[in-house]
Parts: sequence; structure tokens; C-alpha cells
Amino acid sequence: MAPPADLRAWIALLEREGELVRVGAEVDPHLEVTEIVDRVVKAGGPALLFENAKSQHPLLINQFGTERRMCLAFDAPTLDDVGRRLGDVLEMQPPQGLAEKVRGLKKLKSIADSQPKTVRSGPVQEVMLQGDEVNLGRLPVQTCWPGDAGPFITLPAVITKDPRTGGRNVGMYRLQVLDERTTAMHWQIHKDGRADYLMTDGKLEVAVALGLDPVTAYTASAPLPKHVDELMLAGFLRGEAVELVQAKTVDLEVPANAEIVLEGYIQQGELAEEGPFGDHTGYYTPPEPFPVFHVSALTMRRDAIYPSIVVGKPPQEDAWLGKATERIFLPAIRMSVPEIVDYDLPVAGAFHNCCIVSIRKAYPGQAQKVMHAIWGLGLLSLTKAVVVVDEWVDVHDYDEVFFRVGANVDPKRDVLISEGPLDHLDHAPTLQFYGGKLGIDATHKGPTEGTREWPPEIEMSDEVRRRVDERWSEYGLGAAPEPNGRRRAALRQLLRR
Ligand SMILES: Cc1cc2nc3c(=O)[nH]c(=O)nc-3n(C[C@H](O)[C@H](O)[C@H](O)COP(=O)(O)O)c2cc1C
Ligand SMILES: [Mn+2]
Repeated sequence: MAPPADLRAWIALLEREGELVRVGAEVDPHLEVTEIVDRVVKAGGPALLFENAKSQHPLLINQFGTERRMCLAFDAPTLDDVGRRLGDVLEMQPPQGLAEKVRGLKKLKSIADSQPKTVRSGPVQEVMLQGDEVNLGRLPVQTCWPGDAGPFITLPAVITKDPRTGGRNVGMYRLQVLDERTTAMHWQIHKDGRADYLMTDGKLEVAVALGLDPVTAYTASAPLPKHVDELMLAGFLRGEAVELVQAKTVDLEVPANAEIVLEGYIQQGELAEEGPFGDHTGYYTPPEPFPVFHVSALTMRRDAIYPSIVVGKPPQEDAWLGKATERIFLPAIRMSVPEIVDYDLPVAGAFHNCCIVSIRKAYPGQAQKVMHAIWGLGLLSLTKAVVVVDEWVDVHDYDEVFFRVGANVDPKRDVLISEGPLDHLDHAPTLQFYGGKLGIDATHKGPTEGTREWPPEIEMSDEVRRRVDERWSEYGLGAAPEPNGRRRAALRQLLRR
């Protein structure tokens, strides 16, 4: 098996796995869909295909809403396995011996095969609408929350090219529908699409793909370095190149397997008020000027399916896109900060508010070094609070992390207050984009860091553990409870569902 080839194969797979429900009842994409999905997401429920969302196009939502579906999308047992695929390539060493050389060549080939390839035609261009024929009002675009300024296209893959280098960028940036043929383009200031826009002194051509296979859709949200094409990552993770067709009215290539593509342009300096929008921070983002996207053509499949997602107070469906990024990027992070063992971005922290990181600590001040590394690493640089724990602490076990913070921290000595760039959407800092950072060093310390001798942690001896394991049935206490760590892990899985 391989990850699904397009949205329809994905829907079929979800259906076979009992992971999708078709809803025939008429529903309103204005607020009603949000309320339904909010309940289903929080209950760990299925993907929903609304076949009658007051539009001729069905609306697909909650395709990513559980860990199981995310793993189905990547065709991997766990998200860490997806990360390992990438790590294997990143950590390639000069091969020793013939067997390793052959394996090395295979890895190199898998990179070469990841390049998107151009094909002559694709289903996304079965229907072609241009000029006045384009009417975004025909799509079941959701107005998600009562305070939203209007309908927003929430799950797009926005494609642009760097005017200097021609390098492609694909990003997930929401589009507020302003009228039949224009939207706002929500390029936050730290993002690659915005950089392409700033580099142009006239028109920037833009294509927006909607309804992709799940891996390619995910990669639009992946925080890659600017010069890396997200479609290349998609090809690598799928094990098959993304196929592209030439767009009809702009000089861009678009995924041949998409359901819908919006083609058009953005004129440098033409801005419109975007928002308010009920955002993934759990608050409404206030109105702010953003570039205007003119849609000059709309191509689609016959009976095109429209994909959507709701963000809001966590947890929402996007939690799992974020968790995928957390897991997939761990090997890449360890390439530049090798002492990092693991990290966790709590969903409740909206991803940029908090990062818990465990490190293999070998010298004084290393926790502070890692805090600064995170504050200097891609979009992780926007992290507000970093909590550093020792390598033996399970960063995904928030009880254990809280225990370490309580037990190991002298606030005067171990709390670092710094400052730097903050997330575009963070409403808490006094200034937009810029403010305070908090680092908490919850690792063990020693005299070289100005502390007293650090006491040993309480652990039962292996010998007694074994004896109790063997004798458990004699005690008449029923089935043996799971050892602590494993029980917590199971509990966490349950809470996540
Ligand atoms: C559901 C969802 C919606 C998002 N909406 C936006 C958005 O409106 N604007 C934005 O700048 N980033 C948004 N993001 C985050 C970007 O997709 C992410 O930062 C990605 O790395 C951007 O691509 P880039 O790194 O090529 O700029 C969203 C992410 C998700 C999962
Ligand atoms: Mn990018």
C-alpha cells in the first residue's frame, strides 16, 4: 500500500476503514457545520462528507481529526515512523561496504524520485471557468464562528514562485471570500508566501489548490525552509512524485489530482481588511490589512469536492496537522541540536505558546543553550515558553513534566526571561509580533551550576520489582496494574482521542 493518490482514493479508504460518515441532511456552511464538527472532533469521531451543504459541491471535513486517520493518510503505523523515513535520509553517512552502498543508492533515488513531475493533463482541469463565470459563492465555503467577517476558505494549498529564483512555495494560508472573484490572502509576516509577495514589484501570480491527497495537503502546512519545495516533501513522504499540470491562465504548475484550483494574481500594494476570524489561538484575530487575491480562472473536476477545516479553541482538527509536523520534524531538529532527545508542542498551547524539550545534558548551561537554539530555529523561533527536562523524562507526559518543573526549578536561578519575535496572531504581547520569551530549566543541576549536591531520584530496585512481578498473583490483588509510565501513556492516548 501507499498513501492515497488523491482525495477520492482517500475518501474511499476512510470509508473502508469505517472512518467517514456521509451526511445527506441539508446543513448550513454558515456556523451550523462548525457546531457539528466541533462536537464530532472533540468526541474523536469520523471524517464527515456533507453531501448537501447548500451547494452542488460536497464538503469534506475532519479528514485529519484523529491520530489513526493521520497514520492512515501517511500509510504508517505511527507518526514517528514518518519522521524516521525523513531522518534516515538526513542522517545518511558515507556508506561502508557493498550492501550499505546499495541501500544508500536507494535512499538517493527516493530523493530524486520525490521531485514533482509535469504531466500533460489532469482531472482538475475537466471544468474550466473564466472571468465572469467564476463565482466563489457556489462553493460551500464556511463561515466558521459568529464573529467571523465572512466566509473563509480554510484548507487551501497556496502556490507561488519566488520572483528572484523561481523556486516554488506551497503554504496553507486562509482566504477570506470578499466577493465572487476576490479573496484576502492571509500571509502572516513570518511566512514564505509573504516573502514572495514582498519580492515582486508588480503582479504576483498565485494558484490555490483545494482537495488534495492528504499527504500533499499536509505538506502545505509544513514549516520547511524557504528554498525547499513543499511538493518535494510530499513526493518523498508519499513515495511517489506529485504530478503537476500547467495552469490555464498563469505561469504556475498545479497538482493534477486536485479537486479545484483557483488561478489568479495579487497586485503589490492592493490590500483589504481581513478578519475578524475565530482563530486557532481560541480568540478572534482582529481585522488587519492583507493582500487581495483576484481569481481569474477556476478549474475543477466534475462534481468537485470542497475540503474545509475549522480552527478555534483547541483541540480542533488542526491539532493533528500540528502533531504530524512535531513528529516528522524531530529528526531534522536533532540534526542541528543533537542533544535534543524529544519534544512536545502541547495542543492546548496552540503550538507556538509552549515547547517541552528533553535533552541529553552533558555540561552546565546546556538547557539555556537549547532554549536559544529553539528560539533560533525556523518557525519554532516564535515559541513563547520553552521547558527543558532531562532525557529520561517523557515530554508527552504533562504530569511528569509538571512534577519536574515543580521539583527541579529554583525560579530565581532557572527561569530565563528573554525576548524576540512572536507569532503574528498572538494577542498577548504589548506589541504585535514582538515580546517576551520564557525559558524554564527543569533539568538536574550540579555544583558547577551553583547548586548544592543534587539528590538521587527515588527508584525501586530491579530485584524487588522482579520479585513482585513474579509473586503478584499470590497477593490476591487481581490483574497487575500497568507500570506507571505505560499506564500514563495509555491514559494520554485515551485523552487524545
Ligand atoms: C488549518 C491551518 C490554517 C492555517 N492558516 C494560516 C494562515 O491563514 N496564514 C498563515 O500565515 N499561516 C497559516 N497556517 C500555518 C502555515 O500553513 C504554516 O506556517 C506553513 O509553514 C506556511 O508555509 P510556509 O512555511 O511555506 O510559509 C495555517 C495552518 C493550518 C494547519
Ligand atoms: Mn515554504
